[in-house]
Amino acid sequence: MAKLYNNSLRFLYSFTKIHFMKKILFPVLSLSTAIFLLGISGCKPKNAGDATGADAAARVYVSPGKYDELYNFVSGGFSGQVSVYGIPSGRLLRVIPVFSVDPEKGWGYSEETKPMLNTSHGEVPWDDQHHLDLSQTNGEIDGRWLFANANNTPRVARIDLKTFRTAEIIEIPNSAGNHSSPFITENTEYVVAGTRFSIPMDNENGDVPIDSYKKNFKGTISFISVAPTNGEMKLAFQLLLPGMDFDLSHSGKGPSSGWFFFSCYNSEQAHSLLEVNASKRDKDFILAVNWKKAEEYIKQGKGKKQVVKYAHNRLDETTHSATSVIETETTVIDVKDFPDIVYMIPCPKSPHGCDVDPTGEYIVGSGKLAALIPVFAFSKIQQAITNKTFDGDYEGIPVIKYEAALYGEVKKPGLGPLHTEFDGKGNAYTTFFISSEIVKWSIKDLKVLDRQPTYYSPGHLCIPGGDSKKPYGKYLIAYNKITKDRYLPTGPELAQAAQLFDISGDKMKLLSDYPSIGEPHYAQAAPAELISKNSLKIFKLEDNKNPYVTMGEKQSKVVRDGNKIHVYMTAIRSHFSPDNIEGVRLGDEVYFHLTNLEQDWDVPHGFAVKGNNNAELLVMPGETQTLKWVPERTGNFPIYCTDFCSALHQEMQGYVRVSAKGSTVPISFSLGKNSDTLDSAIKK
Ligand code: K7E
Ligand code: CUA
Repeated sequence: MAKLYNNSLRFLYSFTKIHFMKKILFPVLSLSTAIFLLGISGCKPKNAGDATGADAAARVYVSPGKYDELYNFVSGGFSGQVSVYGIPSGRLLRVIPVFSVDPEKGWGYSEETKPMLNTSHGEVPWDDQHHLDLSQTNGEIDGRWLFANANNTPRVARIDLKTFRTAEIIEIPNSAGNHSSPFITENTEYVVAGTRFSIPMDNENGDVPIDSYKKNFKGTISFISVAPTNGEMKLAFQLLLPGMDFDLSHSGKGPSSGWFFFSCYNSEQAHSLLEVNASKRDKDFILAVNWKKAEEYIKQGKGKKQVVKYAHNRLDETTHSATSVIETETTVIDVKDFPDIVYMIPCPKSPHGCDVDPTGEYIVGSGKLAALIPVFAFSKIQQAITNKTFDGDYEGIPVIKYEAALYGEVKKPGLGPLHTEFDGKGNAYTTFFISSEIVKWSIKDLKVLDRQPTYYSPGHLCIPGGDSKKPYGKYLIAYNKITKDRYLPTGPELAQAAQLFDISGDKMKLLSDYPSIGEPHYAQAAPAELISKNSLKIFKLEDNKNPYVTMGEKQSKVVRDGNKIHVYMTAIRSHFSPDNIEGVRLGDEVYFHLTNLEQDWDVPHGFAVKGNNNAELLVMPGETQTLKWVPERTGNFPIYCTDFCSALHQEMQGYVRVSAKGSTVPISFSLGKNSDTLDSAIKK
């Protein structure tokens, strides 16, 4: 115990984060509270992290050929992608390219997928992806779509779980730092997106002094509608709010259905050294939004149209091609004019996570610098609104009295609460960044029931279905920000660690930890069956509507159109048709439109041509993908398949001849025409 205590203290002090604690936390908290909290964080339970038992090993072992119990979709943070793990094994099943180019899948490199990364700022090949939300019906995960946010250049993506592909990306105008996003309503009516950074609105002159923040900088919350049939997104309306930072959110459910809750910080409206200047007030806010009411006002035509610019990108399922359209209009409601849409609830110390329990009655705010967790009751919030139990207003928005909205506080839970998930059995689990632990507490009586250390400094956590009405509640995964000594050293950077806990008993039990890709923030998980039953195995060739499809080898051809050369090419084990091409000249742009004729699960073909400085292709069965090549020298350039597809994969190759500008070599193409092989030479 003493050793453990010392270790954890030494560990705490060894972090740079301790500076944060010393500089920020101590002045903010009273010294005695801080010392007490340090005490708690040092006093971890016995056997902390002892997952070495055969029992733990057996629980995460998925024997060869067997499937995992759950899919775990994990945000990639600065990788811009989403990764998919099997639970309980922790095996990486897939990386889904979303907001960043991905050479493994040709995402953003093939002509068909390039438009997906288009924005009003042009092509953005790398973004920062923090939060995920699975679509829900009646508050339960329905296994259809996964929504993802791009933080930097504000966008929301919809991933189709039939194909595990990003099907749609919509940019968000009047926003910067799309952090409190993408959170969905109970029936996936809307995906919301709250701006982290307040900014001058897009239709105004943004060239204003930074210190005019209070006057010119505004925040917005966007409601993107989702078509129930095909998931198609549309920017329905935006709420205009006072300038501050909107951080995280979750929708209401059950009794609170029709409401949305957002944590906000920087109510001080600082624009420099926020570390200090946005931590001055004792309390920031949780913003309660009556979106049903806002929707009514929009239906009554009370929104104002604004001219803006944002990209809307769709990947068509039948052409396997993306289009990008620049949209030009948004509808805005200024909450100043409609004060019954939004209310502020004071929330202590720089709130971050904002989580709603499965019953929809309790809203948990997590103040990053708080020494307690406030739990608000939806029924009390409603009562306070009816009785106008307000404590003045914040820039015209009624501020509900803290005590009037409060159900109660979890006392002394730990240090630096960030995020909370629920097990559906009346318990909540909160991550504590500073004291590096997960704390289980009872919603009913707000008592701490268990605490387990994490290695180290967890951000988000995920309980499968943990933000729905029906959590799966058997596992909990913590996503840790700092890995330190957990893995073999790999230079200055270590992969961030995920840690799997069994939460089926009274006490949490650490089962395993495993590395992850990028920086995981929020994650979602669902029972395997819910997703796998819809999983597509091939694209049907007969349904391929790509304008450059080649339905069979007989149709393959090479066509010159000015300086553009279109190669209608097919791939099947183990050759391309055609595989000999001549007549390309310098100054030409060559488009290889490769159709994979296979109709078997898991038989992609790759395509590469020497010297191409764009990329390669990876083409799924029944699909057509296009690679653009602009040769910059004459010669003969090999092409080959990059995916080991058969025993004779290595034979899947050919040549393209490139001649000088003005050459008279005619376009020709062939397959299997061998004039002078050694074989014939031997026979001679
Ligand atoms: Cu806490 Cu961007 Cu959700 Cu990460 S945020 S931890
Ligand atoms: Cu086709 Cu290798």
